[in-house]
Amino acid sequence: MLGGAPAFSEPLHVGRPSVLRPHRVLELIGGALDRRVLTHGGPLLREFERAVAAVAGVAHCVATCNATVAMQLLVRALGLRGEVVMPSWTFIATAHALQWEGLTPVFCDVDPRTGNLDPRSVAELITPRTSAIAAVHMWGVPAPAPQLTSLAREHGLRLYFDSAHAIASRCDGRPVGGHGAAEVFSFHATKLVNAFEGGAVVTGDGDLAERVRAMRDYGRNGDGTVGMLGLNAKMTEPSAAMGLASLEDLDELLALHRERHEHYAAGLCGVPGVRLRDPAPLESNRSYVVVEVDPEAAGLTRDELRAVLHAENVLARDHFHPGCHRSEPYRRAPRRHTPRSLTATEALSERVLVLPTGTSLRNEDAGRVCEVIGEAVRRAPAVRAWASSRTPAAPHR
Ligand code: T4K
Repeated sequence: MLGGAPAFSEPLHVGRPSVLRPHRVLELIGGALDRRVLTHGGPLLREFERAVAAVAGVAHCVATCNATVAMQLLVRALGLRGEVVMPSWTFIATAHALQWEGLTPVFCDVDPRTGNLDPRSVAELITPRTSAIAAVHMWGVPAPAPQLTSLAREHGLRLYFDSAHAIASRCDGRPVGGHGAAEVFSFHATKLVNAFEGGAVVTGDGDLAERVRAMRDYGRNGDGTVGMLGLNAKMTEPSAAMGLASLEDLDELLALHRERHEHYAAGLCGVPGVRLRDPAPLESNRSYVVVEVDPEAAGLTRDELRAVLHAENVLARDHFHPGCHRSEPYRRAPRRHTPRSLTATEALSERVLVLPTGTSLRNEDAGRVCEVIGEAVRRAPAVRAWASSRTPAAPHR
């Protein structure tokens, strides 16, 4: 930042895929090639679905090509209409899945401590047009399922969870996966469990699972007759192979993420104004390392700190700035989508930074990232002068 070589010679990414045993993935894919069964519900897909259902502690899993489409299938299968209350503080896919299906996402504020839906704010947004609540377990931190379940019941609403970040997290004493009408996992390459691209609807409701299963396959029933409107949302055998290999390593991956998290916690301890967010240490899968920057105490804004980290080859991200409500197309219709101010969401969106973790770095690298952060804070006036003198270029927001 202030001259010299970057702290890391190669970029450290947020979301570098974890592939502990490539040979195992290739072995499984080799089996699919030998069988000449490449997609359409082959043995790897069925095994993957059984394994995901077991981790989630539910009876049914329907795996799909990604989580966005899984949410689209789910909201159709639930027969939702009108408005769905959801957090603005999430990846845009949570909102787009609804909007694409002709529903209206209504954005709600979050609890600043957890980053998850605040049930009191949800209650204020329920109208006669509301048909459901869509909660997110943000960064693997469990959403308040018991309160949201009571609220949904009280108002006759459906409740589902975008659990894209949260496989193997725990919520209300049970694994994530068994709450609400259904939960949706993402197995995108950047996720804790990856299937190259992939998603899944998990549920205890057999009828709902059957509808999603048919919708995933052009609306066809098991006997090949077309029973309803459907898409092609199937997961392929190579994806299921990757997902299975990834699930076989789940315990190791969880331990590794926990270890990295602890190294970050130790390294950031005592750095003024930069706090590691960890609101549910026992329940979260800790697959994300998220820090919150207090500009007063740190002497730097989040964006200034991110610029330093990028200069040092640490490609920290400001997920999910600026919040769905300030992204297209929703920002164009604030009255429709954002009836109340979202103070906590907007504050978080200016203050949080997601740091690289997982297999993309070693424990000592996490320590080095913390040293860079500590040094930036110690030299805040010089950093500010440097940051204001450069052309802002943020390829990885
Ligand atoms: N709900 C929530 C709360 C979500 O966060 C997401 C997705 C969804 C729903 C929807 O799930 P899917 O439909 O995707 O299953 C990524 C992912 O595409 C997306 O899955 C994820 N959340 C979102 C938070 O991030 P990008 O475009 O920001 O990621 P990208 O491609 O820049 O990758 C991040 C970094 O990872 C890169 O800097 C390099 C590294 N990388 C990435 C890939 C794909 C690799 O090293 N190798 C790779 O193959 O969206």
